[in-house]
Amino acid sequence: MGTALVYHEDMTATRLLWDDPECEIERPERLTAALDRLRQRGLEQRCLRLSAREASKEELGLVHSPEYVSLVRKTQVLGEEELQALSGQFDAIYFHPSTFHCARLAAGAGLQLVDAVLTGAVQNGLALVRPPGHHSQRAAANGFCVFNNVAIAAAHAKQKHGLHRILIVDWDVHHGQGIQYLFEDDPSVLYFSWHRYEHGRFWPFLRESDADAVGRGQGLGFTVNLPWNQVGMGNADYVAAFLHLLLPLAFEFDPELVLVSAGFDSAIGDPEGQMQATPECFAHLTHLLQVLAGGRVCAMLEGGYHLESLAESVCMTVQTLLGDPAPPLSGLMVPCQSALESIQSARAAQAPYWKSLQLQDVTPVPTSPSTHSPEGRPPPLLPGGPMCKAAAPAPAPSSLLDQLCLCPAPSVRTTVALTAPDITLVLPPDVIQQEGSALREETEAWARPHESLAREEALTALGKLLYLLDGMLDGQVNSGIAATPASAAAATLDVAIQRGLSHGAQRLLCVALGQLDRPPDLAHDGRTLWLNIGGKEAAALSMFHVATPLPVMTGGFLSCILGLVLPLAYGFQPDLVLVALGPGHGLQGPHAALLAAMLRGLAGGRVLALLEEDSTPQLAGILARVLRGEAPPSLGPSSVASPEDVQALMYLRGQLEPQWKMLQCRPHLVV
Ligand code: X5A
Ligand code: ZN
Repeated sequence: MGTALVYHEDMTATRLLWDDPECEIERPERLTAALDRLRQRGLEQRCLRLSAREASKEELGLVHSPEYVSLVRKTQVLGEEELQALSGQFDAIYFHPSTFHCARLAAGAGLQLVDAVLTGAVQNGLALVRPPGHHSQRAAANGFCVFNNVAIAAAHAKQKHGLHRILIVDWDVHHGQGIQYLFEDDPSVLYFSWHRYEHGRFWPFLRESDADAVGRGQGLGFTVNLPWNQVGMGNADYVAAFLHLLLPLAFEFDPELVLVSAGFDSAIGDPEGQMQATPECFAHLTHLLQVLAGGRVCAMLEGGYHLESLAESVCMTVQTLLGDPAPPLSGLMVPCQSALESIQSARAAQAPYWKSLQLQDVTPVPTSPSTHSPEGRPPPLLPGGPMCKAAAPAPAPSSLLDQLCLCPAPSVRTTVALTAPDITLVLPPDVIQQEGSALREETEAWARPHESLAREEALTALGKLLYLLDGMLDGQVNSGIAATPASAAAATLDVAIQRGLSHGAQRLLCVALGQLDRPPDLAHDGRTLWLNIGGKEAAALSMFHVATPLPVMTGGFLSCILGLVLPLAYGFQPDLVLVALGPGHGLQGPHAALLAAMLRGLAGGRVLALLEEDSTPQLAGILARVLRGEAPPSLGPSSVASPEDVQALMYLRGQLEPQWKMLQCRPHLVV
């Protein structure tokens, strides 16, 4: 449906006119560096370009006092000395004669973006703006921010579009205290911010940036602060914060619109943030937000002061908004102890207000100190923990993963190898319906060990599946859907796994729904992570062989995905994902779509879905659309997880946390 990019060159005009080491980092090149890189990558050209307009006095008045707006208006005619004197009345602020114009364009850009998304002209978008907005308050400029662009956009979405639930995700490295103050008693705006805090020793040094500031009055629980008490937070810490804190609340909140205070000073290299997250991480954060609100995501630039890191991170964000698969994350996926402490304290502070956090044990787990390296980072994950039957060597770095990092996404995003005659009716035009099939002799050879694949129809389906899988492994196709005959579902899946492993996949994640057992002769070498959802009981037979019952309620399904499937998947870092809807999977279209959409964040989007032959064309259609990058439909208000679902999850977490650190949402107590 398209991605908007809202910009106006005039926003490069405002700049610092005197010496001020604190403010000099907020400079015009921030915008030009980001835009130039978007052009170089061909991303700008794929967006709907919108020229920013100025916000009106009334629109600014949605969050600012008339006196403050006229004060800023008057800066247009001040001389340099007067500008400097006025700037000194605020914290970390400079005014320039063009500030009023730029700041009105920045706020107007956000309004245009929200209008474009909420009228259905586009699915999502980014406003590239300066000055930034999230520190600005009703009657005060602060932290380089003059008008609160995101807050104005939220107020406008409520007032002009009648929205009732807006999620604001502030991934800038500073606390957007301005947004917090403006909505702290408003339950229609859920504000999430993570920020460098260092126990209050980092700017803006506010007590109310801590995790126990949760909103007031009607808005209790609608302010979510995640203070980072150490620098150096990286990809694993950010993804863990999303999976274990933001997303459970966001699904429960069920927003109609997601606004992102998209500051990139939380990325590696930034002098303000001192964090470690790589630009690819922002592709993942964006991707994880796109499963909310039917994909209506409006991102607006806030901070970001390392030009290279900023430009790359902006590209990652736009590329993901455009629907391209996220590049795999680099580095060990192990959140640090300090991050877990922060996540845990935010979960504890929010638990009274959110059902999705209740029922779950929120106290720290005691363990022996030996699991910790001196600096608090756990040792690297190695296959072969106490539950692993055969000790296994660590898998070699994947050549497929390397390829995925270097190559652009294949031109064919999604291919469907299904024979149902009415399938074409439900497929978007750019999803290819595959005609080809693997060679007959080859197909027969792969089928030979399996009795259930002897029948003609089973062989035909297998031939098409093998052909599709080769296309994916060769990089011609990104994702696909293939059929499994009901009687041969397990055998077909087994062949797909073997074929994937022997044709270049180093780490294969298999998510099997319904009654599908792990193929008996699958090697325990750590190259396959088998996860069955639909087992009789929760069981971790090894760290690579996990089964859990199919959750019965939407709430249980969500906590299974966020609390189990995705942490395992992000920890495993597969280069191929198979998701099989087997006999008795019982998934509704929207649930299956959500699972497939979220798994697309792994393996560079290289996901092969296996459906039973007699699945409805509607199910195939919805899966084809999410695999090509469309947003899954929103699930609506979620029911709570059943006590059985919560117990299964808690049990598996307890078993698997020592090996799969991404499952942790609380620090270990060193006893
Ligand atoms: C938008 C933003 C930071 C202000 C830092 C002042 N502001 N030391 O990143
Ligand atoms: Zn910032």
